[in-house]
Amino acid sequence: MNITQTERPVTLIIGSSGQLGSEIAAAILNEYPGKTLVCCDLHTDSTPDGAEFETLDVLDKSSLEAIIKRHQVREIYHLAALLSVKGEQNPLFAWRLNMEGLLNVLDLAVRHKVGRVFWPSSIAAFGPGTPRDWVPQLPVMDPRTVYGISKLSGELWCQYYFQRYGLDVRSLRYPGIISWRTPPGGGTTDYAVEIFHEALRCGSYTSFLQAHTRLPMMYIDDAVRATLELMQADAARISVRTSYNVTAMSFTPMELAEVIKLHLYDFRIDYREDFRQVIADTWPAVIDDQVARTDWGWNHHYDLPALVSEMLTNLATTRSSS
Ligand code: AKB
Repeated sequence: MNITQTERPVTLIIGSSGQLGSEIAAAILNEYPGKTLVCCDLHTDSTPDGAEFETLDVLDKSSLEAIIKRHQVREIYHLAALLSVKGEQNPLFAWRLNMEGLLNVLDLAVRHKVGRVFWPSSIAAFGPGTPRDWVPQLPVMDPRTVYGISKLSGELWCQYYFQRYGLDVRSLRYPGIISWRTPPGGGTTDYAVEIFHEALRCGSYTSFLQAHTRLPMMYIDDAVRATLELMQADAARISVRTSYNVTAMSFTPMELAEVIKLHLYDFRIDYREDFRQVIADTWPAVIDDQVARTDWGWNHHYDLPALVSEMLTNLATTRSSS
């Protein structure tokens, strides 16, 4: 059967060159071959085979509108944002990109009847007033970074668009995401990716977080699967329209190093904290994601030993073939 483009559900990924966008694009093409995928970013090094690429700055609302109209987009993953560290380096621009970008997407999604929108929140939406351990779905939230403030505000905007306009917008509060294909883009949890690259490159790593700083984390495959499962879930099962707590594990730099040493016996870690420690100290250590597990069946597959083994194996293979 010859399916024309207009008969297919068209998915748009904004921020498709980033750590999450590139992996979600690949997963959508792999798992839903019938979907037409349009990838957007400021630039691209590689667009997956089978997807179209459009250059887009999400702050340029008329260009975004033209893309939505031209492709008859029915689903959007809006992943373009400045993360916690880059956000602190340029707070006003971070606020503008993170908030205006989201509002452009929400407004155009309503105007052009886009069926479903995904937008990521983060553990950065929590703050020092949030319980450090077993953070419930609806705790005190008093973020101290501009990134965190934009995430908390964005969550409320998503809920507002759902309640006021019926827009089916869905969201996850991602923990630190650990991936090997694409680097993360300027966050506080980036140490947990850098450590693997340095372990294989030179056998040692200097952590910018203290040895005992415990943060929630997730392997990229779980993060992508959580995102696609949330987007596939029956709308009746989505009870949270701000953003869902999701997690897979929590560890400290020292605990991560201990597991790496089981593979690389001579690996050494030392600690020289910098300004990123102050950010990490405002974030929780352990998240309770029971609501996501009950509502739409979230379940992580990777724990700390599995994560370390995947990261080292995949990065070692990539290094030896390059
Ligand atoms: C960051 O560290 O800024 C991000 C996040 C936890 O959202 N990885």
